Amino acid sequence: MVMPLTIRGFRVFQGYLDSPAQEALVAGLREVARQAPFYAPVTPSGKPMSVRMTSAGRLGWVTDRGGYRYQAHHPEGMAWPPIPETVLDIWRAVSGVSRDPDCCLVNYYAEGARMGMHQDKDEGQFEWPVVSISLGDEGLFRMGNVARGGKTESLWLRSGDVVVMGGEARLAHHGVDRIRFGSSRLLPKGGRINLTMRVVDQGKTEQQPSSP
Ligand SMILES: O=C(O)CCC(=O)C(=O)O
Ligand SMILES: [Mn+2]
Repeated sequence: MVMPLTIRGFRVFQGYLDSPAQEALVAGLREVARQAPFYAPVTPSGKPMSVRMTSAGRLGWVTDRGGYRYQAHHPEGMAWPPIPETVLDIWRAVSGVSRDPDCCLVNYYAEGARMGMHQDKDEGQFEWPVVSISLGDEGLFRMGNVARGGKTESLWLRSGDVVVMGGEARLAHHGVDRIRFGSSRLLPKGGRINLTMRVVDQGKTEQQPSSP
């Protein structure tokens, strides 16, 4: 097992997945996207995000005019497909916890896409780590603090890198400033995929209609 680099509590396993493992993940994600197509999310204020998104697992993370939340179905209505075993295997190997994640959010960064600094905080409990897997083009990952602002450190995440955000890094701000479009040949159309696995119990989930 690769020894992680620790930056501000973010544990970065560089080169965790070799090419065949990356290819296997992409094949699994193709099946996820076939069942739950990538869509263009908008923030609660109505601003389009530059990434395209889908999810796998019991719950998916979504954003629209109704807010940031987890819900059991894709915006087009279908249930989310299961998280591929190849993806769960990585969680089981690096998360250090004995339960599986509820959600695997899949972000696709085409040329020019980015993600602003934010915290992952819709999950309700923060004792579980978040595990992120990068595939395809390199992305400049910025790591900050639990409080907004202050000093940050950046690192280029490459295809096959895995990041564990736990402990002090669990609620730290982070984002992706830019990608180096065309830096990897893994994805036929280029771009970057990031998978983010999270445990969601009692998180900010869609209100179920109360029974009459
Ligand atoms: O793309 C990345 O590396 C990070 C994605 C992320 O932070 C998120 O989806 O919450
Ligand atoms: Mn995040």
